[in-house]
Amino acid sequence: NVESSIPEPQRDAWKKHTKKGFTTKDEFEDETVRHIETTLARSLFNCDELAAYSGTALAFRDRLIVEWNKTQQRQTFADQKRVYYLSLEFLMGRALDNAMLNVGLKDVAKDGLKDLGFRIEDVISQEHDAALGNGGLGRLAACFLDSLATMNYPAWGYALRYRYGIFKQQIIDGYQVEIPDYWLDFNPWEFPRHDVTVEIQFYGWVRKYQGENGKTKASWEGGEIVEAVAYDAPIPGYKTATTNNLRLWSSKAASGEFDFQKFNNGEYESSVGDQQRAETISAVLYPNDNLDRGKELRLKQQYFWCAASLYDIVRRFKKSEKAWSAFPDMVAIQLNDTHPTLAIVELQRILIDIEALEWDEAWTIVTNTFGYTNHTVMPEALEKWSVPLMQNLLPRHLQIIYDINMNFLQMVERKFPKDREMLSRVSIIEESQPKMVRMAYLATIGSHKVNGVAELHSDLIRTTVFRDFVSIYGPDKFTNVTNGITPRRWLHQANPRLSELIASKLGGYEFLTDLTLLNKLEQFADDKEFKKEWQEIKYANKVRLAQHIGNTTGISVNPKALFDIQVKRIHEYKRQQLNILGVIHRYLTIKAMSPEERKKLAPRVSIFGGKAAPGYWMAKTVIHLVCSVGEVVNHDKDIGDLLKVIYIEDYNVSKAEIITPASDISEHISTAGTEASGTSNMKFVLNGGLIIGTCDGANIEITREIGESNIFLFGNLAEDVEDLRHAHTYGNSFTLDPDLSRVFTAIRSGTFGDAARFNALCNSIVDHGDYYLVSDDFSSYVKTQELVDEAYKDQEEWVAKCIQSVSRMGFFSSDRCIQEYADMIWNVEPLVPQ
Ligand code: F58
Repeated sequence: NVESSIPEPQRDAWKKHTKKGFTTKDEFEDETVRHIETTLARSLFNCDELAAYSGTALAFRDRLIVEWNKTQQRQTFADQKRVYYLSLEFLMGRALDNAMLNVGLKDVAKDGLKDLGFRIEDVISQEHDAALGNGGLGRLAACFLDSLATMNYPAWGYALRYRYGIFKQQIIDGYQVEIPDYWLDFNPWEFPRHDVTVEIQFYGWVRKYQGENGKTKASWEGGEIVEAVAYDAPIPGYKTATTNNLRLWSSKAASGEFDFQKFNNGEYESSVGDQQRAETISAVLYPNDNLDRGKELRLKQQYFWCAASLYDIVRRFKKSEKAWSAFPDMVAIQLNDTHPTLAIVELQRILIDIEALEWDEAWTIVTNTFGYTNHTVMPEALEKWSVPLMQNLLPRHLQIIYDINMNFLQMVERKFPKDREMLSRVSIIEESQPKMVRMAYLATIGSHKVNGVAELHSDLIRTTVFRDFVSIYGPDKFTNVTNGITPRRWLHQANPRLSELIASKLGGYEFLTDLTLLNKLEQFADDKEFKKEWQEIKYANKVRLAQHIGNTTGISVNPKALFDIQVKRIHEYKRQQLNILGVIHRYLTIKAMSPEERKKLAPRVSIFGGKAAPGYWMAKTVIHLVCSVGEVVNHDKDIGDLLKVIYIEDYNVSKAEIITPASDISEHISTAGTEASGTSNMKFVLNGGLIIGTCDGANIEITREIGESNIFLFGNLAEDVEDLRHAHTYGNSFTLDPDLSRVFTAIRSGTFGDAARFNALCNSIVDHGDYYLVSDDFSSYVKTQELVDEAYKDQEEWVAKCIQSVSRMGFFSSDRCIQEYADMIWNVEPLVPQ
């Protein structure tokens, strides 16, 4: 018992002075004013909203950290298995609002801030988003942390503390411009742990030597050392004391490395240069989504983070003094995509080179520890690292990878004798020029479970990328965990009035921790009074978004119009081009109508948002086309309110919290078989919007849950994609749908400005094989949009559909995902605070 090792008087003194954290309005004001006056050295006379935010955040941080400390102690003493979620991205967004709601003190803070002269919304909106992620993968990791803490699982997240998160997007003259996102100026949510450091080695060579009992051993020597410093951020669960940890590693020159000799000799620049080179590792988040570029610095980031995290995990395990064979009983490590795959190799290296275990014993421990989640089937996104690059940077790891591969191929050979083709297909090493390490294969071989993120996606990986591995390992190793979202942020926080309305009918907020309780709402789908309140809330949310659009773009949109929203990363496979081509079609159609006909139309606002990877030229062209169309349509007197086209700049988590609750219809229209799951589809439906979508990713399961009559599905199916592509490439020249043809004619005649700027975009569809099948799905898309128009006219029916859909969304809580991971993959139990 650790407690009894401390003398009683000390313990008593300590206990007496341990702060419990504020609970009343008075105590909150006390703490906030104290922080503003002393921590920030401000006063009543120069406290602006930013200072009020800072003071409030510090007050809440103090509260969280008390619980954080207790949680860590509890988890240490409990001596049970922990989950470690390794993700290069955590797209957390803002923390203050979430902290207030999760500890249940938002009303207290609201009243307190009012006393002090501030509106809580203004204070909350001062916070800079923590934008350490690109898109869905990073946001999923953030939702998982919320669920893990809420469900009391002992869990840590590990990532990098990027100095620059995802860039800020500005739209200048209709083009995307990237601005660095320096987010660390003032970040009250992180705790630097200057005492928690790990030395990380790169480059160097491998020395072989004779170990005890004559065995050849290997040791990685030389090279350079960079230091990893831990920064911790508390992750509060909702209505529970459990406060987990997100540990972010920051790189700096190892203390011995700053070359004072050089410095003394006046070589300031090169001595500082080493310092900067070390710090570069955690400097910036790579801004590509669904593309692998194979840059050395990216591999350095991956190893730096994996090695630091594993050192930490192993250090924690070793304190327990258990046998190594117990490691997988105490540790579950989940790999969020292949980015942390080197952790598999690193653990094997630690066990055989440093802890002197036998290869097989070590490998059993490793494979029982890891699980791997795949997020894509698209070949250009599957990670591969060049063998020469890895040889140079991580020479010992490359050897271990070769050994893993050799053992694996021997096993395959025993199972499938004489199938040489199979061996070359499944080898971790691709025999190309240069040779490449296939990370998805390494991750699969080194894990005990591999999962996809929606049913269709999991089926696809079983039959495509991992087909051979299914016959090698059997089907049980491959499973599905359909993604989910946290209802705390994506309903309660983003849409407080809807949450409140639901709670009033369900008799409380239990649905926020058991989302299946929403099914009790179904009985109100025909309740007149309830529907009216529901509509009022939707309208208010649309007014809020219209205000944001007005303030940021100067364009006024009518909140009574149908809001049609597509916000996500810009990518050809997500098909924002299909959407904008449809908008142009609508515009041309309206232009050709008589004033009488126009009167019958339902006005629409087409809203786009999302970032394009800086090097992704086609995606940037799509943004430019949307903006150019907006420029014409929004100023066309014939059109008025009938159609507006808006580009919302710098889409991020905090903007999503304003946008999502304001949608009538949202678009999830990827080429079938390309979007692994999608998660914004879930957010929009949960917020009482309907969706138009393809039979792709989680759309399919959403349809199964909410019913076919509540979703607008269109387009070709995944099973037909291959044939259609083949027909584009090898078939006879195809005739374009006349409506689509008219759209291209308008673009090419300069209706939306200099046509040359859109040539490549048009050609990719018309002449270059139309890989994403825009032309194949266009007419079905347009027809389905007409059905949307029709359906929207019957508001009674529309609202009933929305209510029914929300009531059936219980399945898509990230709590359900975490439960499935915990039961099927991690085998961990919650630790409920007493
Ligand atoms: C996304 N992947 C999938 N990757 O595209 C989406 O369908 C899914 O819902 C989501 O994961 C969660 O499972 C994704 O966001 C990335 O952004 C990677 C960033 C790092 C480079 C490779 C792509």
